[in-house]
Amino acid sequence: MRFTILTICFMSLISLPVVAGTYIDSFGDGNMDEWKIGGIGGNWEIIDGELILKSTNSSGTFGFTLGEQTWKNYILEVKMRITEMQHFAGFGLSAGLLLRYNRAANGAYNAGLGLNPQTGAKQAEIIVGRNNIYIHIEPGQFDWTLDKWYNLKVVAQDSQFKLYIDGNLVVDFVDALYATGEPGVAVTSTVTAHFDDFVITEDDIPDVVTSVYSRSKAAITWGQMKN
Ligand SMILES: [Ca+2]
Repeated sequence: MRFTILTICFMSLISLPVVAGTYIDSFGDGNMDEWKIGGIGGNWEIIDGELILKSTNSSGTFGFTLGEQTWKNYILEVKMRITEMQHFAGFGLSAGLLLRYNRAANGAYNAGLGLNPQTGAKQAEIIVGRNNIYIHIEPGQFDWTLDKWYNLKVVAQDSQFKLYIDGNLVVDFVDALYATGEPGVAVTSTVTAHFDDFVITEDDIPDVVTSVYSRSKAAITWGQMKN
């Protein structure tokens, strides 16, 4: 009988339309076991449930990603405060969310807060990067403050990317360089930032993701969120 029930459950699962899944990490467990570390030159630690990322390379991006290279459309949210960011003329400085990280191209979109490469003025931005060099920076007007928490949210839908800070749209950007890739969090070029309450809502997760995540406790989260 048990077999029959499981079979029915499985059949009903695969006949369902795609269900949006949500994954939440508030860094309360003190580890990054569900994540993949990436980039060059950096340190991380979790203190009091906050993930702290510190880039130690003046021309590098450092951070974590999760999920799959095939992920395309998703919504990311995180709380973030920058504790260190120093202007270097010509460098694209950023702290925030990572979108569509493409391993083969070694590139991604960085959506968050940074400094204008030329003037050093504070801004919101989406950076198109590859091999630790920025190709394009789409700026948005936002005068952020060191040590202050902000809520960052980015919506990636096909080739459109919308960045919201504390609920206000600050960058609306269209670009087709990276069609798919992993989401994450990252800092660049000697920047230090604290992160908390990372949330991803993903609307094109195939059923296989459930089995991928079954290796970790994240599977429990996925399963609970979907039910
Ligand atoms: Ca936390």
